Amino acid sequence: MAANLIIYGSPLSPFQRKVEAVMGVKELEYETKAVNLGNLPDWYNELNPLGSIPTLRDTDIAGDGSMGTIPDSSAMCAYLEKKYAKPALYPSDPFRYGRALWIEEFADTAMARAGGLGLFRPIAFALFSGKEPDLATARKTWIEDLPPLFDYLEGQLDGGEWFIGDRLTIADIAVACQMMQTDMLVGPPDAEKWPALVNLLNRMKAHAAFRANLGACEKILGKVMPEKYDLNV
Ligand SMILES: N[C@@H](CCC(=O)N[C@@H](CS)C(=O)NCC(=O)O)C(=O)O
Repeated sequence: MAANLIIYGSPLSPFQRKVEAVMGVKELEYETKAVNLGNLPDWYNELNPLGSIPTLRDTDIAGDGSMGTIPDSSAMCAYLEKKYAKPALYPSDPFRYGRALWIEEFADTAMARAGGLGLFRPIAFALFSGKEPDLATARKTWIEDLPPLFDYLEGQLDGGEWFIGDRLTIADIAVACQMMQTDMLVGPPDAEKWPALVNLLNRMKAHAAFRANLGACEKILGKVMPEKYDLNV
């Protein structure tokens, strides 16, 4: 039977990764359909007026057109939690719930800007279009822009395993997705400076819920990038 959940986008999007991971934890069947950001088809603009990826379709609601679709990864994950409640990825305590949403937002904005626009794009997008990667921009991001964000997150983990309480939540998934975006190209941050954060990244990389997405990314990047870049030198 075909999966009722379809994600339009690319596995290389950290936002798609977040949605895939939520589906993975909840053990949901889903399909992915590629959408080229550089040349968005008209039908896609109808589904997502922001012109961003990913967008979710639930064919239980509608199989075509914009009905049955939800743009924005945070909206998608919240929808999946409501429809498929277990295992829960959002805390039930109101304050913890608010904190989890805040950490997700921090990952989706500050980390995505730095890691995505400042590092992933200058390297990967250049490679995809057959150009030399802009390592100067990527190195500046790695050395100057990302460390304060890592410091903040390390402080939030406070030596623990999870951002909120004692179990996996959307906060851990969102942060890990953004960290994977840079890890795929330049490896992890310094584990001596950010031990809890790197520990979280490693545990999430080994988690079955990320396997499909990370495997797809590895395949795509392997074609243009024989090995990771060392930005620490
Ligand atoms: N808040 C959105 C952000 C999505 C987003 O920014 N996606 C990137 C790709 S990873 C994008 O589509 N950017 C538009 C562009 O580059 O033109 C979400 O969570 O889905």
